[in-house]
Amino acid sequence: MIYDKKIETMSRADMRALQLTRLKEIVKYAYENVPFYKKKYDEAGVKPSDIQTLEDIQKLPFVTKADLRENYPYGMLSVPLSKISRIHASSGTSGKPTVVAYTDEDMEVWTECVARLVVAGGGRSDDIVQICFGYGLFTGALGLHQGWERVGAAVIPASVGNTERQIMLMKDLQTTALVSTPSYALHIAEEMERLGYKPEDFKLRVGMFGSEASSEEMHKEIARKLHVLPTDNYGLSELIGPGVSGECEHKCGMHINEDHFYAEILSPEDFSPLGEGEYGELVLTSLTKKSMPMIRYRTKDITKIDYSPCACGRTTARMAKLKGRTDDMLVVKGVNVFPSQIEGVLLSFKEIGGSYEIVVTREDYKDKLEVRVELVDDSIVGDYGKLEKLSADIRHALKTVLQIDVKLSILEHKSLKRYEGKAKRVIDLRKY
Ligand code: DLL
Repeated sequence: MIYDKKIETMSRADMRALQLTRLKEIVKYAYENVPFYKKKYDEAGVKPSDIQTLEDIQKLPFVTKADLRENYPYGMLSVPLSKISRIHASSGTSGKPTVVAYTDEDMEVWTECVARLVVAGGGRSDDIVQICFGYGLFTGALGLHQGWERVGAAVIPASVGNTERQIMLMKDLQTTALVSTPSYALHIAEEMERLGYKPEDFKLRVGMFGSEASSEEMHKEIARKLHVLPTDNYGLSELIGPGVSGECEHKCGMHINEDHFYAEILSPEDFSPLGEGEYGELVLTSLTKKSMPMIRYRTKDITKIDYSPCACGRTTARMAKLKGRTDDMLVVKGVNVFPSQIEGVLLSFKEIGGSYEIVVTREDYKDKLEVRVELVDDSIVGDYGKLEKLSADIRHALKTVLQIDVKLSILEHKSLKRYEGKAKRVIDLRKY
């Protein structure tokens, strides 16, 4: 099923033409309505009329999270506050949050974008969907809620926390679709096991996950434990929230809602444009956002784009699962390490659960990488021989992928902290 056939199966030429028309409009609109853009473009010596092709976007300066912070809370708005119908915020790494706002029109676009991805991931009007994202300023819960509602599903705004209660609701209310972070989905699965349930005791069939990185192996684990078709979904508050891109049932990249978001992949070193299939930083432009246009927003997320048509019939470009962020990329002993690479290795071992921690320390000027993992259950805890062999195998697999030695700590089941929201996987204790 395709929610918006006209847009989602449009020819590449027509999509590019639509994007160019909208790009010209939004650049002019931002220049005329947001002093921030006028100042930035005047300083860079560019005018809206300089945008004649999609490639001309490269003439425009970037926007970063720091710009939003400096213009906190309403400095980036292009409309008076009376035209705003929703305000969200994403937690900043420090200090004030990043505030984002929506007009009625933006809310409509947001809802439609999420609805497309719901249908792409197998969601239907007869689904009963349990939204296990935190309701509040975070865009995840309400954003997905609106999209599922639009598709006609029955929405349970369960929010996060009290996992036993979540499981009770899931069973009693016959939930068919789960919406959460992938790590929380695995936590729910673990709790189900602990409580003595089997996947057959539930009616789950679809899992819409996102807001944090997850490997294909993690999705397989979720599929096996919960009996759902898991799809990955990407978005960020600055652009809209969830609804930027999401996987279809073929799971071969996240379809970008390209009529609303123009995606560029740039070299993290010199910001030159990279070709199709090359990994680099994703830079996004909101083509239609009326409240707070984001033109060339540096996401710091690393991915690549495939423009070939998908087996599902959609022609929209697909971005690969994120490889990480330019700022959570670890450099250990001079080697670039992405948490997603480590996760991929760990989850290929059936004895190891989905929770892990990556700890980086520095002793005598030497970096040390420790990976803490947990056993799926405690059946081999007393078996020294088996544990030794498992540890050697994992260390070898990590070394093959990362090219560096890793200290591995295998802990008993349930020793590591569980998260209801985004999981914190990396602890970098080095002092630079
Ligand atoms: O996390 C929006 C969202 C909610 C997307 C629910 C999907 C589902 P923020 O809180 O602003 O927005 O965080 C945005 O989270 O730049 C990525 O680094 C990361 N992120 C989001 N989705 C994914 C994903 C929401 N599927 C930041 N895989 C982004 C990996 C993701 N990282």
